[in-house]
Amino acid sequence: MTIKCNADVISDHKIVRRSANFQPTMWHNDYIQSLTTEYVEESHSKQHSMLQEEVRMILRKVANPLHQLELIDILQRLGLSYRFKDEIKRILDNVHNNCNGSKDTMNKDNNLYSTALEFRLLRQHGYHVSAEVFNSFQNLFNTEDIDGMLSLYEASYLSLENETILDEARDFTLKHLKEFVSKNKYGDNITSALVSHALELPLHWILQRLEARWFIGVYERFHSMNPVVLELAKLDFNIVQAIHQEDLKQASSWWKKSELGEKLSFARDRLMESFFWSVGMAHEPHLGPSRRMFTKVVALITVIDDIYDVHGTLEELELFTDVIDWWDTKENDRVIPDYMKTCFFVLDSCVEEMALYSRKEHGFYSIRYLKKAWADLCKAFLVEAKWYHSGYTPTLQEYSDNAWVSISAPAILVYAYFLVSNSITNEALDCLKDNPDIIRLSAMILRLADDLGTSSRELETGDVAKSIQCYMKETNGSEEEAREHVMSLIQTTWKKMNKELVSSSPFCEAFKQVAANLGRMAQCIYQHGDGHTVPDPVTIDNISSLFIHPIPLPHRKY
Ligand code: 0FV
Ligand code: MN
Ligand code: MN
Ligand code: MN
Ligand code: MN
Repeated sequence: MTIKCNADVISDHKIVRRSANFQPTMWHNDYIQSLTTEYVEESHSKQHSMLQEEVRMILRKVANPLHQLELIDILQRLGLSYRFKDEIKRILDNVHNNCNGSKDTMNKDNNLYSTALEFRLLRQHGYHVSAEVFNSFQNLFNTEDIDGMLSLYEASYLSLENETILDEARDFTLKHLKEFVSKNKYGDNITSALVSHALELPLHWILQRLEARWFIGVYERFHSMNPVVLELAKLDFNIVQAIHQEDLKQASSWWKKSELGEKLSFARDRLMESFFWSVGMAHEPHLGPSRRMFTKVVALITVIDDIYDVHGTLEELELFTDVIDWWDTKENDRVIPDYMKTCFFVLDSCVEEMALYSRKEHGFYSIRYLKKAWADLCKAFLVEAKWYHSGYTPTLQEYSDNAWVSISAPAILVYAYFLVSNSITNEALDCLKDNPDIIRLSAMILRLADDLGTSSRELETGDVAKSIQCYMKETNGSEEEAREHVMSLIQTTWKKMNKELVSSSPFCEAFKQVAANLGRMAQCIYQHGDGHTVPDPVTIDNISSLFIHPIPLPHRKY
């Protein structure tokens, strides 16, 4: 590598650096290591197995098709469905066969609620169902039927492009559900709680663990509540939380040892928030290695992003980008400043660790793919740094063509591929090289949601124009219009994502779910601002309830 640069020229004393004044972390390693939970104990797992078998029996016994679907929906919302994958598949196979055959075994009475529930569950599980099932309702929607409205509203988020009936259904139900909530503002009934919750975020966009935490509290008040199902849900939540706590401790020890928090004090120290991202992407108990690795990757990206956006000079950034492109662990000693060396050293071991993991798990040494992903990311970071330093505002298109890479989803999802795939195939690897649609769409949702949540902070510190500013400049419009536009782009991107989720591809279901979850996680953490950077009360509350406080359960002798 022949980079000509005198290291003295970029020594610190001649450079005026910017600062973003990021707040220190509120979750220190000492505190994280002090967390404990009784739900690691064997007595709890024994009780869990017993309850699980009881619920399996319940699931097998339900015969009425509508009740079957309702039970599946409840199990999903309680966060339990992954325990009953086979039973659920058997039921849905049946429902799907019947609805193909005689059209409406269940919907004889033309019931909107059950039609929409069936449509949503089938499409969510990848069955081919047509939105034409809603044709017979058009012009007949009964706005007094709140259960039907709510069910249709949730179903509308699974729409594909060109399913106009579902676009209309969403606008229509949104309007009427909002009216319903404003009329029932002071009532304390379950239906208003469910409707308000749905209006905040539809089920298709929500993080499973947060939904479980919330829904357990509501299900408790259902008339039809089954105490066995409820107890299993609480116990399962706490047992999985104990597993997450252990992953968190391991990741936090790594972060502490890396010393990035102390040595790169200009950057965001966001280990806990990074762990939150990892759980949003992969919450199931057996995905511990994914969670620990995602946490490292997100925490590192956060730091490197700050190097490019805030701390580094353009000259340093060009050098760093070259070092990453060549992955030159020896030569870099001469050319980049110490803070960059520290970072590169940690990055290098994180890449090596992942490559060794994929060799152990799949007999495939993935290092080329990983290094390429980091190089692509840094090149995209550099494009933005150059735009910023030259005061250039790109068009929205030009911005987007780079920004889906600079938001780091392609890098994260390359890791995800080697972490969650059952097996590595040449077909998928070929596809991975060109960043398939599932990755691009996930990246776009992440980018747009990030821009909505973070660009106020970014404007304050000084940063490249983000989608909102690009669109404002292009249209001469207001910020409000730009935000509306970005939100509508998210909706359209989700429709394309929905198509990818039901189409066959070389990627396994687990990988597709991580890609979709990444979009969901973004919509969650940026819903009330920049939860990744500036701790807001909702994010703090979410983190506490997911990782710190178990759900209270009555003490009993097992
Ligand atoms: C977002 O920060 C952020 F923290 C990033 C890109 C790293 C972590 C990973 C995920 C988002 C999964 P910021 O808003 O500063 O990023 P941009 O790209 O807008 O500078
Ligand atoms: Mn909320
Ligand atoms: Mn940034
Ligand atoms: Mn950036
Ligand atoms: Mn941002």
